[in-house]
Amino acid sequence: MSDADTNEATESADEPNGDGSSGAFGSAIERGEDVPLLTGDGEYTDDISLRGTTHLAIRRSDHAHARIESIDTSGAAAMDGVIAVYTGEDVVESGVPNTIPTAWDLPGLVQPQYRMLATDKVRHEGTGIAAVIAETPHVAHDALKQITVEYEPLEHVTDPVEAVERDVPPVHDEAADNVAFDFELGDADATDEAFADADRVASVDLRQPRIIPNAMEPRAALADWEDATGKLRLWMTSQNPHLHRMLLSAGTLGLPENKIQVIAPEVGGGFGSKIYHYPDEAVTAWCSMQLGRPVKWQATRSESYLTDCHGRDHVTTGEIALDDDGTIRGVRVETHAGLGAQLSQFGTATPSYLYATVLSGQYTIPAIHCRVVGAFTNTTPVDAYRGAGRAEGIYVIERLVDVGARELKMDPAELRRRNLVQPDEFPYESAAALVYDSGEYERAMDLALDHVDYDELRERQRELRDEDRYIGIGIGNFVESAGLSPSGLAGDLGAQAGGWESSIVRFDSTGSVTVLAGTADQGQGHRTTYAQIAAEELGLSVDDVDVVEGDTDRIPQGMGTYGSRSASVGGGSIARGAREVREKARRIAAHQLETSADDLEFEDGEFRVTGAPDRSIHIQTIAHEAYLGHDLPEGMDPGLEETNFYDPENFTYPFGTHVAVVEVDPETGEIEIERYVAVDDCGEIINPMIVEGQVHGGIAQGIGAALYERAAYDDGHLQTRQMDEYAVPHSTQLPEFETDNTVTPSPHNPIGVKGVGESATIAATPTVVSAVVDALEPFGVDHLDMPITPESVWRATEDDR
Ligand code: MCN
Repeated sequence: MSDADTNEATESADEPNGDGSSGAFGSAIERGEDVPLLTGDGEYTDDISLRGTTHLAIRRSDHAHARIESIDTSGAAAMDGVIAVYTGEDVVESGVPNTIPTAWDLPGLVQPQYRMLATDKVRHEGTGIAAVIAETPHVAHDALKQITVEYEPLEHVTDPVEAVERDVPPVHDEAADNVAFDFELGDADATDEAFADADRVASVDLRQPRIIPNAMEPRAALADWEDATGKLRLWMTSQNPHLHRMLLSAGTLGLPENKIQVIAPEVGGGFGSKIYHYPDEAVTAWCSMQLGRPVKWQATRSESYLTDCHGRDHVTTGEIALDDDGTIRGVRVETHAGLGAQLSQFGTATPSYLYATVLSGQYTIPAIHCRVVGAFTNTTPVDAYRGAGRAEGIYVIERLVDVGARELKMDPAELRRRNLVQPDEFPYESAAALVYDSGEYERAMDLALDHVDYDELRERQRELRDEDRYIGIGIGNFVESAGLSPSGLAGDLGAQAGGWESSIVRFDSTGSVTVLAGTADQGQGHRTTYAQIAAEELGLSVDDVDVVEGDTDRIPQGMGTYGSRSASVGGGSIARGAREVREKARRIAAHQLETSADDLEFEDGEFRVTGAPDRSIHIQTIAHEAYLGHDLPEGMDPGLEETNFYDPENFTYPFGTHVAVVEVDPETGEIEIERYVAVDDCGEIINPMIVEGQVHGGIAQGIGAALYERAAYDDGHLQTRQMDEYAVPHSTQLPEFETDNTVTPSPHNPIGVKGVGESATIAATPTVVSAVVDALEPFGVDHLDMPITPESVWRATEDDR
């Protein structure tokens, strides 16, 4: 059920846009992109066939940590249908730069070598060692078995605490103690003082396990190297084709950027995992360059589980200092973050800046200190997964508020309420170095609590406990930093890419509009929402607007889709571009109507002379005139299009409150989610239906983390390597979601939007854990680590049942 578009708070929203007002912005317009996707007409990377395409399969290490002593590829090379077999030494000999670079530096960061194919050592199960190219995928995969590798096995470590504390052979010689970075944020002395002065301290030790992103479409690439022109075309499952073009050019293949075309066709989900520049797609491109033939690589599901960057992997001790009246005085956090065996592009930023900076949550906390030790382990690299860093940080602060409430014997809603940042405190600078843009946290929290009749529910909880029934009410307040920008700030923090976005808004001569955007959709619905933004600004219908993403030859520049940035940064760029187009059209209209531009009103695409409405001209007619160029204002160039680069002045800060009601059976450990209410504030809403969809998907993933998902390693081997071993929640395990919104526009972009793509994932995990722990209060359970399974509930209640 949703009442997103009937909510009073939504009605009070400011008008977002320019004066074109077609009503497109804010409407629950159906997603235009869905018909081809649902009828099978969508074209994904693996659907694309070029004449003479060959097929790549990658031989991977089945050791977690070992020295490679020899690789014998002769058996594979001799097989019928095998075209070539390459090892890491062949890549080295080819003279390409052969580096998979990081994209975020930190002080003191150890950056070990990361090559396309390993040559000396394998550092995690799944490391690529050799590439087989064959006429069919089956032959390529069969040939992998004919490659003989001799290893000298080394002791391995998969746990981030053990990695730095136990005496184990280092994953990389450059980091003898396996520490990649030791990061601190906040004022340690002020925090110590706050703790010394506070009435009480509560603490929690927690683990946030590794999660596998599980996009529906596994990663894939098709590379086509053209010897005659020295050009590489690479179709791939990318969330950010321009970033892939840049990293392939500079770090990996050494080709000029203008000789690489990266195309992301339809992409079947990413959740972060398709941001990264992995060795595999680079190997695909390199193989095509060796052979002068198209080469295709399609990951199997298990390969995907083994090699897509995992998420989370934190081991944390958190402490909260409180006064007896509920005032939070300080928060202190120490975390070991597993980075895996290699540094992925944002693997350093995610557990440091994206994590520590949200530890203030929605609360005024005067002193915060956080230390994060980033540890190399013999596991798949870890990087941003939906919620990246912010999910981990909000989980910690929300767990701390809950244990703090227990310590004070105070209602957890009340403790939250007493510490919320108030509307008149914005922009609010937190002790964790962020400046929140705008918010009405209490309004969203009240709305969420009203949805469940909180006071009555607490009463019901007390009554049911007398009948040995245990319901729990979990509250998750969140605020996140979305849309990493401005570029200067990102650069100061170590980013090696910009935070801007770019777009082109182009009228065609017959009046249709094409928007070329530098972001890249994997299911978020950009083709619909971007069309809504442009249509609104230009006074057109969404059907007049076509949106193109994901092709570096068509769209000159872009930064891609991650960090819930597309609506605010990409959409902001489109709005700005469309406004410039509209202003040029206004000058042409003024010229042709022989009036001044200031005397023109603009409505539904029509420029009308103020006071003389019969003297008008439509923007689509002006487009035609602009391309005819016969009668333009003196000195104006023909054409009607604008390229816009937009670098917002700050992040946006979506927020909200989620509430879960669960019933837990201590006898069986079963957890049933009775109700799930999500109140989100993502600023102005471009498309309420799409926002609701994002919230639904996000909740499902957040619940998955809380109750089901964990990438399990045993003896260095990933145990959960296919869908029937890795527990993603089924629809039958999820309740009906009740969604609602408040609208607090962001002042940081021209359309007042905030991101929404990650919000619900960030909120749902602490909410559900909070609910289960709340249900088990009579059993003295203060915390349970994720995923909370029937077994963990059963064990936790064992002594008191
Ligand atoms: N939107 C809106 N009004 C707002 C904010 C957003 O209508 N106020 C719309 C946007 O226009 C867009 C969608 O909601 O169509 C999500 O917008 P945004 O929050 O800007 O996020 P991005 O488009 O940048 O997507 C990234 C985000 C992230 S980081 C992950 S991870 C994620 C997610 O989106 N992965 C997804 N949602 C996903 N949804 C699908 N189907 N598949 C994924 O892999």
